[in-house]
Amino acid sequence: MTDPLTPVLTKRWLSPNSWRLETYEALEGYTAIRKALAGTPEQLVQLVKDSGLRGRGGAGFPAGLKWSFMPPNEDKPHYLVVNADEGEPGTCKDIPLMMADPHSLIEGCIIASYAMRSHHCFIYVRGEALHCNRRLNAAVREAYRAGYLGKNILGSGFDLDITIHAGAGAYICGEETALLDSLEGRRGQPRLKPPFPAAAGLYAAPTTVNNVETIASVPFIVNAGSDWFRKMGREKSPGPKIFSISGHVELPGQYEAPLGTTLRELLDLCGGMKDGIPLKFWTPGGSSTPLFTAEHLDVPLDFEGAAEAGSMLGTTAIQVFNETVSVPWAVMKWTQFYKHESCGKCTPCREGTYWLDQILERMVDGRGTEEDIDTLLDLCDNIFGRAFCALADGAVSPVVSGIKYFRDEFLALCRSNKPELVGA
Ligand code: L3W
Repeated sequence: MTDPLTPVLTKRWLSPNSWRLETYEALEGYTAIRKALAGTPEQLVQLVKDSGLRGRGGAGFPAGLKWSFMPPNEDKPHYLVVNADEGEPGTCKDIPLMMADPHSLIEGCIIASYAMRSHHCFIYVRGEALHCNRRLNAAVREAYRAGYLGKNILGSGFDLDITIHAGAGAYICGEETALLDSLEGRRGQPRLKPPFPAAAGLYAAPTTVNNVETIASVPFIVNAGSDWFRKMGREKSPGPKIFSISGHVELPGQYEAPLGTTLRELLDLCGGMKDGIPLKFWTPGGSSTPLFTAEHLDVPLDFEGAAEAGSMLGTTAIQVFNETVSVPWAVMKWTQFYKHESCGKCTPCREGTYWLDQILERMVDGRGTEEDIDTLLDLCDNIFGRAFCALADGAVSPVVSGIKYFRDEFLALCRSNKPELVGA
């Protein structure tokens, strides 16, 4: 449940003109960079390590450890790249954060860049989010005018430029190496890892790619300390988190709560199930994470809790579906998304998502057979872990978990020979 320490990341969101520099400064904004620039980069990396902050983009990789992979010398330029290409279905936390409080991200970028000896930071924003792009550009201009960006920031001797770059609407560019290819002006397709970006990233130089929410958490940690951050959440997953809650709830939106909060508690915050119709299934972290059901209402939503219950925390995009929704239909819609967004670089993903979609469309159209269910699982088995990046693993998650929990519904659909009319 929300803790007296939260809200943190969202605490300025309801202030009038929360996105303006003057509001940010009046509410403790740009106080953390003064502290950060007075210390050493090594101290900052240690602070972030001590806080236990984990990546908020889906994988939960420890942020301080990732920063520590950047080489200590500056033989080549170092880059910080912020992944603001929020595109995971149901995920709606980074764009609201950048709209409501863009300066918290910019201040985080300055601190993180200083810690990693980077003098150029790129924020790669989802292309469709034009409004967000404009707001970030305006905030960056305000920060330059106030001396928080550019040469010799606040007399510290540290220089930093920030470039906002708009993507062109491809989900794959949320994958960090595809994002780097796209930023370099190429078609966005994932690169083989290793080398990880810290060794060879943007322009083959040392690069750290972090999610928006991860970087925006940093000024709060610098100001209040790692022990304060660890008072929220759970031992291995500390801190606050923005949960995007959509679907059949009374008040969909962004809800900040400590990691480890359960869906039952989050439902209390968002007014419960819409019209009181019972919950059937939900995603804990976007459609790339295996589905949960009403049995999972008390699973602690942190990296370990979600994994122990058979899913992933992912982006904490909670999509809630009530009893009126057909699981095969929802799974087909997600599969169509992955098929459309597959970059085509590797065969398991390019061909596999196409096959999955063909079978699911046939089923939903009332032309499926019982054998199709096992064919779907066999296909998923041949896709999972065999593709170039995580997109394909994500694509099979709703199919496998949908059949695991709702096999009878798939069977009934195949036996009835009637089309599923949801959304028709
Ligand atoms: C150096 C090593 N660095 C790992 C770094 C790596 C990356 C981070 C996490 O996928 C998940 C995916 C989606 N030396 C390293 C190392 N790193 N080992 O750590 O890496 P990884 O490979 O675990 O994950 P990933 O490829 O970043 C992210 C899931 O998130 N997801 C999707 C989210 C979509 C968005 C969006 O729309 N923008 O965030 C949702 O669940 O399926 O499993 O930086 O370099 N030895």
